[in-house]
Amino acid sequence: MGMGFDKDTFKKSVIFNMKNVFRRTVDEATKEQMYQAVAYAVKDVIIDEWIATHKEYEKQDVKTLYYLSMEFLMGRALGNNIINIMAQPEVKEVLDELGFDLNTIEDQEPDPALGNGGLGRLAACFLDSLATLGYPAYGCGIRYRYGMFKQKIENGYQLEAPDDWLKNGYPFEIRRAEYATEVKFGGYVNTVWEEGKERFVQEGYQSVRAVPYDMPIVGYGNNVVNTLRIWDAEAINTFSLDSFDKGDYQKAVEQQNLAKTIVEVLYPNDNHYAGKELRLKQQYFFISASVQRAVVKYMETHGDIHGFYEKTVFQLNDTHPTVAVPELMRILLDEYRLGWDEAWEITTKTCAYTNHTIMSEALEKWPIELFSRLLPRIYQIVEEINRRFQQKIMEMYPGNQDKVRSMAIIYDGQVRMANLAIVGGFSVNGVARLHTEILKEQELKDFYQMMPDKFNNKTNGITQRRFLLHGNPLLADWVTKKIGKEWIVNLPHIHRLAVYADDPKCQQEFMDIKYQNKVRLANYIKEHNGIDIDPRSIFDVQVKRLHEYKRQLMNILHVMYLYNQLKDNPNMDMVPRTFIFGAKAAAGYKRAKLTIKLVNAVAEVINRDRSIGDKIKVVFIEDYKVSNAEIIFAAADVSEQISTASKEASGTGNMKFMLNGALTLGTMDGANVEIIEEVGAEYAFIFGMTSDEVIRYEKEGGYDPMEIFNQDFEIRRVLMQLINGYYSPEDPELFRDIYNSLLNTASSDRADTYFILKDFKSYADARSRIGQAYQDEAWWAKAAMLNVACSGKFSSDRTISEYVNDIWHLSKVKVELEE
Ligand code: HBZ
Repeated sequence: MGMGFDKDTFKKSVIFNMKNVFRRTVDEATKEQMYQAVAYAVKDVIIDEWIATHKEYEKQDVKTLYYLSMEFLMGRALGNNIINIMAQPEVKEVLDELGFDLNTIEDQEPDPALGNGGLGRLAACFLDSLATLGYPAYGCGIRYRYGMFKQKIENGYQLEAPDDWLKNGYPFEIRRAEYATEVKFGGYVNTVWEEGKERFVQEGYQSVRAVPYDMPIVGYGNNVVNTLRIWDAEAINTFSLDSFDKGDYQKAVEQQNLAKTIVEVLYPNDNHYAGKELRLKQQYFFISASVQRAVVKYMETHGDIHGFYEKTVFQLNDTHPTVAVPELMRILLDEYRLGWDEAWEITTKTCAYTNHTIMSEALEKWPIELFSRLLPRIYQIVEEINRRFQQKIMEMYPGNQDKVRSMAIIYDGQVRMANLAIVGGFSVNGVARLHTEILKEQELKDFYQMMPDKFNNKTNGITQRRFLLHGNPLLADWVTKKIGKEWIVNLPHIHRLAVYADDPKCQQEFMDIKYQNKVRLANYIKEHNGIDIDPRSIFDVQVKRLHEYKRQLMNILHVMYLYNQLKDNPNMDMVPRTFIFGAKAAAGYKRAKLTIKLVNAVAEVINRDRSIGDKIKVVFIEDYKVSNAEIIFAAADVSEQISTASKEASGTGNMKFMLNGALTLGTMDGANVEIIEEVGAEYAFIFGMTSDEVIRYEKEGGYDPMEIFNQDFEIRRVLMQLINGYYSPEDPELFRDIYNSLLNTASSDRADTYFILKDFKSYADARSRIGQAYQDEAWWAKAAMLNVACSGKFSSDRTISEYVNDIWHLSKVKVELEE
């Protein structure tokens, strides 16, 4: 129990909040009201720690990290906060006494889903680890009115519904109007002379008021509470709407619209750049507000801006926050009147950049026209950064235009954000060893040669507090019973489980827990999808965003292939399998959406075929999100990590499965490589081309999927079923585009860009090895347990420690509570 927590006080607080917020007594309350009342009571406990933490930060004049990110995929806060203040048993008791069940109450909270997938969830795990390790940090982002859309499946198709997460108010946030600040867009730059020096002023602009909302980020059992600060936009009305002056009226309306639209919705694309003007507005909006605030805060306690970088570090989560570089320059040059060189030194010592993808379609490149129109002063500064950098390139590589072409920040009518992020900071990191190597040797080779010292790797991690302690209480309790609770804050400790891997009794206990978790998921699926699945079957799971490079298509094609084999030979000896999918497709990503339809069409046919004796079931879980992810990971036997090698920068789902005792079926891609290194290749199922092979084919060609099609009858049969109405009798042409993507060379790209047919046989072979292996129960239990035991490296606590040691150089802070 946390020092500040008292059960009776808490109970009173719940009752008080129920009365104060809803004018109700506890026995009149709905579950939703109870959730709110409990959340407010928990916030009451947190508040004192939050205040104490910030007092301590001020007292010690700490260096602070600002983790700048367009996305924070937090998931529900209530359960996690209760765990982190170490009050779970007491809160459970209080709720029991009041006639409510804690799980049911937790289920009332909407998932705050201010992120798409891996990148946003990584940011959330990092905040958890930073607080738990006691490092001073802010997450800075956007308070989207609507987060990631809610997915509905109708007739097998994905429908998107708005995620109105703020509908009933969000109990954990606090509006901090006192920190509101103005952000300016458009207009033009005027030069005025001041003390013999030029001063640049933006005029004729539109602006919005950025208002921060703070959410507490509670460290585990250490009284540390950091802050996630997300910015809302409000209208600034210097002009009144009833003005008689037409120009003023127009401007007032426009500013009102700008404020309303800017934070309206999260862009639902992952790993894809769309180039929308509103997106750049969102970027500059939250960055300008965050950077301004960081500078003001620094200056409140320091007389001189020159030491800014000693107390501040900005980590850019991908290129989306890269305008932080020119924005900090602008403030230093225009507001603090520093010279270019001093401003540049401070800026480049403050900023650091994390790369999350090598996929070219994800690279942010803004047309000069748009960029300079929206951010005229920022554009001037970027031009000057570019001019000086190109000069440097020419000094180092005289006459080498190739170097300019690859590294220039402004080129071919576009502003290249990755290049700006690399040049404007002191660190560039990839998110898994293989990914960083590919950056250094391929994508960013010229930068690496020019500035090798900037490059470093930080293999991703996940928080075991959410993904084991909260998500899988049965396994968490069992682990604690076996080896104590140290693993909660020191995951490598979990390796002590390894000694039990051969013990039949432990194997039994472990598999019993897995079974119960499979029952829990089966119940969830029954309730939400109306499908019956057998918890004794192998739960083979692929949950992640839908993207061609992740190859959900290869998975479902193989299900079709297996089903054909089973139809040919109904007595085939086969362990029953349940293939579970969960994935959101970006709303405009046609082929991804068609893949969802294909999965559902295949499910429809197979699930109602009595003749195969329930040996295969296919389930598409609607609305995959953090809260149901916790249930899914806990129940998985097989973790599908089947991206085309070189394409998945790291993956983090792979780690969550491992931590919960699923065996990886994967390519040698991203962090899979390191997972397999930790657990040993004999306890995973590896298949497919290596990244070197993929990259060689991409460069040199020589892969023709039609050859495979012609040679292999079974593959041909599966592909023909895409266009003969086997799974879509009402519209045999329905899946033609998918068929074409595998075989026909479209005008622009190769056929089968992601080497699905190339890797297919090897995938099928790995899957049949899984079937064999599962029949040896003792071996499987051992392998699953060893996966848990060897997951120590993949805690985000380790990742954060590496960032701190190599990049951020923060000091740990201890917070004592006054009683
Ligand atoms: O970041 C993911 C990578 O695909 C994954 O391999 C890695 O583990 C994870 C964390 O490092 N990338 C994303 O999730 N990217 C996005 O969500 C994204 C969102 C908007 C964009 C571009 C990318 O404009």
